[in-house]
Amino acid sequence: DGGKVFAAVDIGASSGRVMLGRASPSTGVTLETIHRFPNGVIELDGGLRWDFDALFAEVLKGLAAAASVAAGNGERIASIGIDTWAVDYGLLDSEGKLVSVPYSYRDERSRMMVERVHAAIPPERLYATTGLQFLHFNTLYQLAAEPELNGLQALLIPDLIAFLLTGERRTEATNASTTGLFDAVSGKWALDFLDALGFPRNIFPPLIQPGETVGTLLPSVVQRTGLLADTEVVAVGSHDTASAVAAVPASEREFAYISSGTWSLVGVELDAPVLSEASRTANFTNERGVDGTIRYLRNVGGLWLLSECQRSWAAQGFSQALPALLEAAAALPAGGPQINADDPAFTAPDNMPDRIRAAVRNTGDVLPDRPAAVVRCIMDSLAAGYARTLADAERLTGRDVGVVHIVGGGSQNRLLCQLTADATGKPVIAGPVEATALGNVLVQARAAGVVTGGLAELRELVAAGTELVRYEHGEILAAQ
Ligand code: ADP
Ligand code: LRH
Repeated sequence: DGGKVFAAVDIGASSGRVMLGRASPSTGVTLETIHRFPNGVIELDGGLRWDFDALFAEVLKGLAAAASVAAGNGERIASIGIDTWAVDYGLLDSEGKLVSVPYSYRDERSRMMVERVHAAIPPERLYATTGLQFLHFNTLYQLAAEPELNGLQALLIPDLIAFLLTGERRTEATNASTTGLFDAVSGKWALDFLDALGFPRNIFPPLIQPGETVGTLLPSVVQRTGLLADTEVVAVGSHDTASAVAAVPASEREFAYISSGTWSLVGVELDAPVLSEASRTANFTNERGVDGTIRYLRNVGGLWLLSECQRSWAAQGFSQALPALLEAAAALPAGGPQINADDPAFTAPDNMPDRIRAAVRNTGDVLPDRPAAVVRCIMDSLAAGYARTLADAERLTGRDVGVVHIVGGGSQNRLLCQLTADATGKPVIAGPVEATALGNVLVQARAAGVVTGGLAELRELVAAGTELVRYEHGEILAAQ
């Protein structure tokens, strides 16, 4: 029926997966999970880093399993797409060797560089060109902390994986837009910023757009995975949030989205960036989406707050399954204490329940010790943060948002979805959970000619293939 099979590698800051995506003009797009693996920061050589060798081994393992499942069905994998979290990179020497284990954005070293970078380029100028929200871990601050850049190249994490699979060095454009060194209007590198910061002009490999081919697999990869030698790696929205937004099942123009995982990315889709001083002050970002769209959004605190609490409680011998924990939180009355979920004080790992309780204390309120109370506080705070951010997005873009789509792992969190409907006063449509992998597959499927059209058509395919859940303002949440 003209259908094809694609592999999607999707690695978030908390977990990764390799999926097979099947797409055809008649049946739309479906996903099969092949391999899942945990992800998280490790402490190494005095810094917080990613266990990149282990991650890449999981990618190969997943691709090998995908090759074997496909072969068992008499299918051949047409291409592979890779997306991960943004801003982080690995430094390669001229021989293509990693010079160090990639740092995590949760490491503190970039914080110290902010002043130095802003002395070379004032934040107003940075924003007027890049339109990027200020986060102290944006790539430019991290690069400023590197002892040496001469003779090296920085490959953003998905580009680094693509390089190890193909031997080709590229920088995919949606993720390039999170570096702080990418011109939001021209869609090219901001060379004057590279110069002003003393970074080599070729610190990043050349840009590539979603849908373009990176290359075919290296013989060593073919051998280790059993994939066919002519399998291509195709650039997708390699920033996970770009792939997620591409798969938001919206049918109307005036929609907002919340990509809900480790972070909550809250915003709207625009045709052109908003680079005003008001936008900068509100710290909205203009990150690049698939098809040259602008993801006009803010990073709001995310389920990191929850997963870190769960990790602390488990270490103290209290482990409760997430659904039960959320149910207990849902049973508590509204109007409890709140925190500012965006506070950078929550960026680092460890002791999250204590840090949340301290933040509540600072507001003059008291948060009981019980996990359910802490979870309820997180959910109330996230929902309030979403509502504030959406109101800001409407004000700054002149849009009147009619519906809020929640995608990603957090779309399964019924309490959070209902609280978001209540706090925003707008209907919330939840799903799909695996929007990111779907966006990844859809861009590959379009590049292979299996599906056609713009984002609206791709989104129709997602909507047709997903069971969506709708939440209205003021509904009582039924038992989970
Ligand atoms: P990331 O891509 O940033 O790693 P995901 O989109 O995979 O994150 O979302 C992971 C989050 O989804 C978890 O931290 C958890 O809070 C939430 N989640 C996962 N499963 C469930 C579930 N069954 N019910 C509610 N929330 C869930
Ligand atoms: C979400 C995400 C987000 C970035 C952050 C570093 O996974 O990519 O869009 O801001 O990680």
